[in-house]
Amino acid sequence: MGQLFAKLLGIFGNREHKVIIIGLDNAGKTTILYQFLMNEVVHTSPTIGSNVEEIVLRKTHFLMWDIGGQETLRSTWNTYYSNTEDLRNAAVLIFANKQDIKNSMSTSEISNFLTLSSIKDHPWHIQGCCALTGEGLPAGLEWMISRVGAK
Ligand code: G3D
Repeated sequence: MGQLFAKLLGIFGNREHKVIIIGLDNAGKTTILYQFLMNEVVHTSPTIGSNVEEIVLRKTHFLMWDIGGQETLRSTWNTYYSNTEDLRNAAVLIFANKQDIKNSMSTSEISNFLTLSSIKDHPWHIQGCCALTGEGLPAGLEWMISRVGAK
């Protein structure tokens, strides 16, 4: 019954996808989320929790969990994973933020550094961006939509 309900919701365009935002302190996670929330083409629900926001774009709902990057909190990350998503089917979007800063690493430098090409079991994408201006963020969101559409 639950599955049928989920399918019906899908048909009527109310699909919800869970997003876990992780990254080092100061990387720009809050700024990125804030940009999404301020963007007029993205509908948002009122803040759900201190670190959970829902954004809606073209009938696709993303429930975004900003779980921070502090080292002391890392041991709790797996709690969020089990609460939010089965990671087996997760797609990985890497925002290479602060591209406006002189000498910031390019997306290809970061890809090489993190050996992203070795990720074979999950779709992944690296997107350069500047969260201060919002540049690159719509492209990242489009990739997220393309992934959920592909399932
Ligand atoms: P976090 O949530 O990952 O910890 P924040 O990071 O979103 O709080 O951002 C940390 C600092 O980086 C903030 O500066 C923010 O304005 C800045 N920042 C975020 N994105 C960019 C970017 O693309 N370019 C530049 N130059 N700075 C960025 P403050 O001074 O407010 O602490």
